[in-house]
This record gives sequence, C-alpha cells and structure tokens, in this order.
Amino acid sequence: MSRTFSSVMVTGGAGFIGSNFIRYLLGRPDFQGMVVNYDVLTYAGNPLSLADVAQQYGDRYVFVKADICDGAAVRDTIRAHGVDCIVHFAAESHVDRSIVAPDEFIRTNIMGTYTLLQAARELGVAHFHHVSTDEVFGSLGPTGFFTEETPYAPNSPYSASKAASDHLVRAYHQTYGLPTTHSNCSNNYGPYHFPEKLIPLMILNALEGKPLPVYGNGLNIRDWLYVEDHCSAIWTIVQNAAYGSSYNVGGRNELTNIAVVTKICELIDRKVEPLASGAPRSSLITYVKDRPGHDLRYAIDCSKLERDLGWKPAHDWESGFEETVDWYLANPQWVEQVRSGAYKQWLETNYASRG
Ligand code: NAD
Ligand code: TDX
Repeated sequence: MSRTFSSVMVTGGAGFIGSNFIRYLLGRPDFQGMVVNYDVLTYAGNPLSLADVAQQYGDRYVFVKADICDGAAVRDTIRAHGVDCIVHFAAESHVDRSIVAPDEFIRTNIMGTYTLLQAARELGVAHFHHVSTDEVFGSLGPTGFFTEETPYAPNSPYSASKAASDHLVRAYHQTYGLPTTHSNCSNNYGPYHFPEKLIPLMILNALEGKPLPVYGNGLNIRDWLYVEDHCSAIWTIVQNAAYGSSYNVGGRNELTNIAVVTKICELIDRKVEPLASGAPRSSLITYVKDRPGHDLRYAIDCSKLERDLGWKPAHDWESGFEETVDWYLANPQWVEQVRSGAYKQWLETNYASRG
C-alpha cells in the first residue's frame, strides 16, 4: 500500500521541521501534488526559510497566513485548495516558554489541533497526520526506552499540551473513524532551527564568543535525530501506516547535553578563527540554573517503524552536527532575520533570570 495525495496542507510549514518537510516533500519524485503551507507566523515562523521553494515550485506551493484555531479559515483553505491530506506540525514548541507562559500552548496545541480535526472530519479529508513528541512519555532513568506502549506521563506544560493533542487525534479516529496516523519523535536538529533551542543557540553563541548556558549539571540526555530523517519517517508513515496507528521516531543517538555542547565547540574551533583570547570555545561553557521539572533522559525505541515500514535514518549525529554547523556558517542572512527584537528580549529575560 502506498497512498497518493493531490493537495497536502502542512500546518506550521514556516517553522523548523515544517519548512524542512515542505522542501523534502516537493523534492520527492513520488509526490506530484501541491503543498499548502498554513502558518500564522508566530515568532518561530519564518517565510525566508522557504523563499527559494516558493520560486522553484511556482503554483505547486501556496502559503496561507492563518491561525489553526480559526475554524473558518481552516475550512476555507481545505475547500479552496482541495486538501486531501493534512500533516500537522503547527505548535508552540519551546519547553522553556511553556514554563513561563503556558496559555498559548494550551490554545494552539490543544484548541488548534481540535479545530483542525473537526474541520477534517466535517469536510472528509482523506488523511490526517499528527506530529508529536517523545516528551509526552515523561522522563526515563538511566536505562530503558520509550515504545509506542509506554504510558503517557508529561512533565511540562508543553508536553502536557502535546499529550492532550495526541489523545484528541486518537479519539477522532476511534469515535468518528477519521483516517489518522500519528508519530512521536525525539529531539530534531538541522537547518532552519530557531536559535532558542540548544543546538542552534550554542552554535551562534560559540561563533560570537558568548557564554554557552548549560542547564543544571549538563548530564540530561536527549536522543538526537537529523531533521531530514524525521521528514522521511513522517512521509513513510503518511504513505503506508495503518489508520489509527502511532509510531515512535528516533535516531539512536543518545548524548548528554554537555557532550553535545562540547562537540559543537570542537567543530567550530576547527572551522573558524580562534577566540581573541586564544582559549578553546569550550571555555565559554557556563552552568546556569536548571529548568524546572527538567526531564533527565529521553530515548526512543523505533524498532516498530523499522520493522513495519522499513524506515532507517540516513545520518548519524557526527555527520549531522557537522552539516548543521556548516549550514549556520553558510546562512548568516537567515540568522540575522530570525534575531528580531522580540527574540532578543526573550534571550535577555530568560538567561538573566538563570543567573
Ligand atoms: P517551531 O516552533 O519551529 O515551528 C512552529 C510553527 O508553527 C511556526 O512556523 C509557527 O509560526 C507555527 N504556528 C504556531 N502557532 C500557530 C497557530 N496557532 N496557527 C498556525 N501556525 C502556528 O516548531 P518545530 O520545532 O518545527 O516543531 C514542529 C512540530 O514538531 C511541533 O508540533 C512539535 O511539537 C513537534 N516536534 C518537534 C521536535 C523538535 O525537536 N523540534 C521533536 C518532536 C516533535
Ligand atoms: O540554553 C539551553 N541550555 C540547555 O542546557 C537550552 C535552550 C537547553 N538546554 C538543555 C535542556 C534540554 O535538556 O538542552 C536540552 C535540549 O533543550 P531544547 O533544545 O530546549 O529541547 P527540549 O526541551 O529537549 O525539546 C525539544 O525536543 C522535543 C523541542 O524543543 C520540542 O519541541 C520537542 O518536542
């Protein structure tokens, strides 16, 4: 079985993973349809991430600036563009922001997902894929992995709102027979990643000789996946997975945060001029106050996806980190654009209070 679609609506397509997914999808020979990028452009959305795609693909690519909580706009878009598949990325995605101000997470992640599901059901959209996170499963100790059977135990307002959205997707399949699939993925990294998240923040601060703020003791563990591998997993699931099924997606690349930051420092020391002091960039590492409720370890068992659908990641973390550093070095104009006044203010407030 391999499904085909004529019009895929990508919510949150101007964000980090959504923009990578649109680029991936339009570049695939097995997809000849159109892509509707539905995004309200919050601080995290950047149309510049897709400027070349808009030029290259002409009328196969449409951008609609609208909110997923606006049911009328969602319905108009589905009707106007004959949408037969929704791939739903749009979300508030930053754990630290959810701790400071949860409201927008509840609205977008829960009410927004509900609004999309309801519209998809009413208008008979053929497929709804929901993109979610491993953070819904909570925190692991030193051993074990999250599987698709792991009970939900979210610890932050972000992960709780994503858990609620996962449950709504499940309910719309079970109750109304909506043709859904859903995936829970580990931490992504790669091009177009907004520099509030660990890897791009460390790359940019290290380049500028600024402190590298590591939360707590730096021993928290994340399972890193190159963003293009997440995109290939999603497309594999959308085309082939049974309705109502869920899949875990991960890279089998478990690293402590301090190991990630140290590796980034080494890569940058190798690629650009040394700091004025002559010290290695790892000297910029600064331990700061921990994130409240900070999950110790995430690790994904993705054997179901490998076994059922034959998916495999194409990147290991060493090649992926290097490609990512190279991308940031090659794209200073993108970096300048995302560093708007509002973002600067977030950095000042968040890190000032961590001391
Ligand atoms: P992001 O913050 O970079 O992008 C989110 C996008 O959604 C932005 O373009 C933003 O403008 C848009 N958006 C936000 N609220 C909206 C609204 N109300 N209406 C329309 N558009 C809205 O996020 P990301 O890192 O690309 O994550 C995408 C999805 O993948 C999220 O659902 C996230 O939970 C999930 N996910 C992310 C990761 C990761 O490591 N980044 C890992 C697993 C799952
Ligand atoms: O400055 C920092 N210093 C630091 O030590 C930042 C921003 C983060 N960290 C730590 C916290 C985490 O242990 O690094 C780790 C990664 O942090 P984030 O990049 O904020 O990601 P995380 O909280 O793990 O969540 C990410 O992966 C899962 C995405 O933001 C989520 O959207 C996704 O669901």
